[in-house]
Amino acid sequence: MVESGFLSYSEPDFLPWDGRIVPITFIGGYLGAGKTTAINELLARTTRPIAVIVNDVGSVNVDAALIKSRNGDTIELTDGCVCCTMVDGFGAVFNDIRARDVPPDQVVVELSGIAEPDKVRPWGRSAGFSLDGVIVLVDTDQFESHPSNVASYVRAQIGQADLLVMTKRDLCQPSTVAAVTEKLHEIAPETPVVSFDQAMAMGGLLSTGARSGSNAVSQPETTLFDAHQVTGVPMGQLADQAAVYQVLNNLDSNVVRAKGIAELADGSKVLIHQVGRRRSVTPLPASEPQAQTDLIVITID
Ligand SMILES: Nc1nc2c(ncn2[C@@H]2O[C@H](COP(=O)(O)OP(=O)(O)O)[C@@H](O)[C@H]2O)c(=O)[nH]1
Ligand SMILES: [Mg+2]
Ligand SMILES: [Zn+2]
Repeated sequence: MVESGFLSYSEPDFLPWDGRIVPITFIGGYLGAGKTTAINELLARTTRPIAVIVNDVGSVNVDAALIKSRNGDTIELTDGCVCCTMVDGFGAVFNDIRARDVPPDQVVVELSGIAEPDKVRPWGRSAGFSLDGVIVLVDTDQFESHPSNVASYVRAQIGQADLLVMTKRDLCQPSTVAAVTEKLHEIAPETPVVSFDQAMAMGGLLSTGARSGSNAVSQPETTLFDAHQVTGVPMGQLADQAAVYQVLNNLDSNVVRAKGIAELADGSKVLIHQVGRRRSVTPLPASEPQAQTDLIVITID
């Protein structure tokens, strides 16, 4: 049974797939921690049919457009967070997967950057599924510069992980890596910490599954969602990369994350990522046609 807090969703009476159980892995971590990157790495290394559920608080699911699935499929849940504002939508996805004749080998859920892992943990006991684990990615590069309100959310996510993965070590001095590692051990003394120079290296880890610890479910009173505003900023057609940076320069200083796909005057497309103060604008290969999106901007009060 999935417990309270799940209002109109009800569990089916019978197990699907003659009792076969599908492991489900949740990938959490703050905005920009490297979740999509890590999931793509997993998908690139396997031909197993993996269903990926991508939850994005913005109205345009930039992440789902970026997930490159080969044999599985990608299910988008946009415009809300599955741990708080989109519980029913999440339940509907579980029902849809259960209705399939053939189950996927594994389900991987990219949580929204502001989701609280313990709030989605009960779904790991939904009929036909078992909880593989909750992996929380920690942005080593941004960890020490989060504003204090963001830092408290990040600490909550870290405290609720079965396994912690430090990403973006390649951007950091060894002293920073050491300091962040120590902090993680302080916040979550029992939780294993894995770190890779590149989040890309974690694909192998996901396929072996995290070891899920306790099944304790807590229902924190505040939700991470509350303090974050998501807006879509139309970008129109931009002259060149400099114009893209100009758009980013004009954003408010309380932006914690921005992402989107812009079209330039020459018809090429660029992928925009801003994580904290760090920005990247990278050309998208012409071989991967993707529509332009608004710039999804997430700010915190
Ligand atoms: N240098 C570096 N960049 C990374 C790493 N992991 C992710 N990124 C970059 O960080 C940005 C956000 O990554 P993304 O996977 O979209 O984060 P998400 O919001 O957690 O899904 C992108 O520009 C990625 O290319 C890493 O290990 N090293
Ligand atoms: Mg993502
Ligand atoms: Zn939520």
